[in-house]
Amino acid sequence: MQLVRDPTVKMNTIPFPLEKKHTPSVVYDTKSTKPCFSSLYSLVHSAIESSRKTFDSFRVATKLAVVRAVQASIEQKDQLKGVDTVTYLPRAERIIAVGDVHGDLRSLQEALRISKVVGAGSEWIGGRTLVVQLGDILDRGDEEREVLQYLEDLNVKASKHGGRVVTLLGNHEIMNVELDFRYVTPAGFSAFARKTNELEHGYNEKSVPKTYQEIINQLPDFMKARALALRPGGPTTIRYFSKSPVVLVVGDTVFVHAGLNNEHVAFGIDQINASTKNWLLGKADKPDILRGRFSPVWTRIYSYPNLAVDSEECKELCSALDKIPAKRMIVGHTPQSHINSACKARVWRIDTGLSSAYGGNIETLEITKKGVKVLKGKNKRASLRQERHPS
Ligand SMILES: [Mn+2]
Repeated sequence: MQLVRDPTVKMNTIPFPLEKKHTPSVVYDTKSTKPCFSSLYSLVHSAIESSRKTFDSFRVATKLAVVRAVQASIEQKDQLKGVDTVTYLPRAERIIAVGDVHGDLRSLQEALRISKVVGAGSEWIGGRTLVVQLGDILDRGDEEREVLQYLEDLNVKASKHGGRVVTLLGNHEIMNVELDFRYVTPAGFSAFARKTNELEHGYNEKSVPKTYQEIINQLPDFMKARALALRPGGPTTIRYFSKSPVVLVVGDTVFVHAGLNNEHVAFGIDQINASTKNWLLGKADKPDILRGRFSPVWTRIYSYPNLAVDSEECKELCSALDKIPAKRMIVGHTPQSHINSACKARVWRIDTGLSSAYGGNIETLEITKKGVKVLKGKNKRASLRQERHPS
């Protein structure tokens, strides 16, 4: 049933038969000649009257609660209107999870080749495989735009075979939409030259809202084109990021760039994705849930080395997973020398710093009904560089 809410009707003004007057069917006559009977009648009558009142108020309260619940669900639907971000997918035959890419197309392609989802000519050979890239495509490397376009094209190829490519949002995507360009390479700025923006995205400077125009005008010239493309509601943000979730649940596995705690789960996975999308589209402020070092795109609590099974972190993880409910969480964000698990394999840390910015090993994670398997490339890369910047 389609519920249509009349915006002029406020919750408190919905008419209820609250004051409906009750007329007793028998009028008690105080001058009755049968005082004993009369007083008994009075007692019974008042008892009936009082229970009727109790019933009436119960009925009204129930009605009110139902109406309020319907109202809340309509309001929530209003908020979520137009949100096509994927949050839940049914269990997939085969999932390949790929960690942080940081503008390195070749390493990404190698990761996909060792996972047998793309062939030598970048053709899709993955059949019905679902590829989940865990975010942080932007920053540190020069080929950000190439990676974004490659993954978009790959998804089109995959969909012809029943496969799919989903990219998540990492803290570096969030930072760039906030116009925090601390980790952008010089080529990363020139790749967004005004002409490229116009050619690739039909972007029109006149359509930029005044508030952003003012902020962008204050930036150095070499940053402006990137800022116009990546601001909330900017063409690159809309095209590549606005459909990306922060959290993706596939069957019994949760994918998130950094990690989900109980507070995030209580806030609601749908709500995290929806509020983030509204911000990316330029329709709302950045949601508070994305702020701070324990946010789903920033936390490192599940990525500490040697996490003990009875540690507070593992307890938090298991409790959050049980509430979703899900069996395991897959996270990137904090570089590891090899993909590894903790908390009795309920969290898998898959960011091996595979980009040239880190020079880590190229590894991916395969999830099938048989279980979880680490896939490794033939060439072992140089040992992971010391991390000096946020991942
Ligand atoms: Mn990160």
